Amino acid sequence: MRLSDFLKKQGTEKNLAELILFLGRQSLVVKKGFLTMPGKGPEGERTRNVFGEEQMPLDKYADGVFIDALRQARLARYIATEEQEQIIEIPGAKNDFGIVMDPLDGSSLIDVNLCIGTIIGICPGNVLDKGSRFLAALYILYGPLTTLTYTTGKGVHEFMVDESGEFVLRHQDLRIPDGKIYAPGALRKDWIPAHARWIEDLEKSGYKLRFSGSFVADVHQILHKGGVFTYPGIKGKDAGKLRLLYEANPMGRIIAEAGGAVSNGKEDLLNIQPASISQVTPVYIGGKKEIALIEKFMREG
Ligand code: AFP
Repeated sequence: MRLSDFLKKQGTEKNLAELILFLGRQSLVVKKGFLTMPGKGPEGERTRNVFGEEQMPLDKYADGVFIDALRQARLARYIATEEQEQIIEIPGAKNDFGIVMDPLDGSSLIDVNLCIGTIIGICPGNVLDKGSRFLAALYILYGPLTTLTYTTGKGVHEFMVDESGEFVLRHQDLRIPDGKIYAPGALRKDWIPAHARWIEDLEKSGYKLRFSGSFVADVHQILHKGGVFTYPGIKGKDAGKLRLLYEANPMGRIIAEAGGAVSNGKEDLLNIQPASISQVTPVYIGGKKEIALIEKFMREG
């Protein structure tokens, strides 16, 4: 079944369905850039985003593709992306939607041709909103297949691009299974004691390490195979690294909808009111039991 038919069958609100389909189509334009864009920009032309990270030519290209298309189509009022310093307001927008987006997550893997993706959350209006209030969350994974996984609060569903360039249903009503994968970001020497004890516990229970450097790809694997991803707060950087708006909340919303959970180690991330668009957070995302365990260890100190 095609994504457009599926959205209709699910009774998705018309403007929201149109926006999801539109974003899916733009991801195919982004994908075309993979053929021509270099991994790194030429020396002297390299730039950094607000988080101090080097922007790859494809980061900027993907950001431009989504923003330019949204400006033209006027399907949302606000856009905030990992590559922009300010919220963009679209004059004459047809809807009040606010979009939060990491246009290309895992971009340090572009030059070695590993899996990367686009992460998107759709808010009812203002982009400074809690993840629990998102109308929809989706990600596109550029892997051997190009897939689009989304939720509008009626289950989590995965589509893939077929030979004709259409998104067609691949998995309906995904539920995160029990599984023993753990994907731990940051350096072991910087872990705080509660986090270190939690990792030790997972390792003793036979969890197998898999960490690629692409949050979207690692969480996608956990959605299918179970387990947990973390990029924790660390010594000297207790706020963590991952972006609340652009990475943690949209992926968290999808995992929670699939029966999992997302936390900063102390509380559900989806209930946190963001203070700024560039807020970062410690992230624990995956199965409910792994998240409950880190929250227990954090409470014990
Ligand atoms: P970007 O490629 O969008 O900057 O994101 C990379 C990332 O935020 C996330 O996708 C990875 O899990 C994490 O950083 C990897 O960080 P390290 O390089 O510190 O392992």
